[in-house]
Amino acid sequence: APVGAKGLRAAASAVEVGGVKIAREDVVKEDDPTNNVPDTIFAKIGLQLHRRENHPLGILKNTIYDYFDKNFTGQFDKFDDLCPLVSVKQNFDDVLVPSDHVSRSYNDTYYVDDQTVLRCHTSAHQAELLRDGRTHFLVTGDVYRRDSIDSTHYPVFHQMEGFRVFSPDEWSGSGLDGTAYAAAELKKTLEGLARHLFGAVEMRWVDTYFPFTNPSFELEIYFQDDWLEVLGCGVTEQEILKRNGRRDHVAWAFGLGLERLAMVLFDIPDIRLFWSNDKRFTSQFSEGKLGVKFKPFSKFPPCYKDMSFWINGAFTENNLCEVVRGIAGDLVEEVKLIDNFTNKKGMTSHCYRIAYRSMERSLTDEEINNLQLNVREAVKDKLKVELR
Ligand code: FA5
Ligand code: MG
Repeated sequence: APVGAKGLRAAASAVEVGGVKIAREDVVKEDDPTNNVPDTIFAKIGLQLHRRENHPLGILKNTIYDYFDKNFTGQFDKFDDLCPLVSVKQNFDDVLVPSDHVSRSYNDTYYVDDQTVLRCHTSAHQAELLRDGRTHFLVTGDVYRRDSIDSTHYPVFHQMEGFRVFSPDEWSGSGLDGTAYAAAELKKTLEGLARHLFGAVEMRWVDTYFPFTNPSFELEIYFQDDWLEVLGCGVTEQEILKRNGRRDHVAWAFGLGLERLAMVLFDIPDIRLFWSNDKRFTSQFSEGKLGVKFKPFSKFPPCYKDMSFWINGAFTENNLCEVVRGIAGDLVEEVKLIDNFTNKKGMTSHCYRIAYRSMERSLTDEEINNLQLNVREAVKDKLKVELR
């Protein structure tokens, strides 16, 4: 793909996903206040890394499919080509996300207009698949979130949703109630999956909250000297089953982050690498070979630049990260708040440290200085903050 002066891929004017044609002007509307999708995000729609057989995400998806095929003899229906443009209803209401939940905000989610979003999770497809009569399904897809910038977060990533419905006769003889039965089945299934993927690995369950499950859990895996959250899951809220034709049933659901798992399995140190077209990256992976350790081509040095400014009431870190990515694209590795104080007049200053590093080559001082100058200009113009 052509790479412009700013390191960004030139966006095509239209793409097709699952038979749906998506035109740039229908997704990126700079002058529409109900739209917050930048070109850098549009450029990722339709790439579908999870459908590339020789890509770490495609290899991982197929290995998870193998596990379910082997243990559930073809009962799970698989979807990996559902359109990422969904309604606010599908993404939030259908999975009981409260109307005042932060994930609905323009700061966290990409809105195409006030009724349409780029899905922020594959859970957006649960309700429609249930209504279609499905009881066992896996949905893999690209998901989109405004977020901070570091080596394990990227505004476009991939999830796989798993969903399984049980009818009363399945748990009635177990001595457990439906919820306890589904929770036990869920943990058994996911621990089995973790063993299928990793063999022996250190993992732990953490209690958490999701609007659509109760109880809810996260699974964490020990990676690079820390616990990394790789999936969320739980027992589906009765209300969702009731509304979609499965009253008196129970279900479990999970949503796993494919990049997070693949980083551990293939030793991929930075989430940006998944998007690399560099042969030195892409040639290291092949179909069916899970867990071949990635050999870095060489580690290029990072370069750090600090910038300080007086924030205003509308300032958010996600907005800052979007502006920085808009200029520096994948050359930005991390944006980190390193200092924060309020003066006597009540003005608050933030100092951010930006780490620039290419995964593919050394950056020149001149290039980085130019990037930083452009970043400063853009931050001042777009965020209306006062640079110090
Ligand atoms: C969800 O998205 C829930 N829909 C998951 C779920 C499904 C729970 C069904 C219960 C039932 P969460 O926001 O925690 O949950 O994201 C799930 C996983 O996606 C995380 O565990 C993590 O592995 C991955 N993830 C989240 N944010 C990012 C990001 N910015 N970059 C890469 N991976 C991410
Ligand atoms: Mg989470």
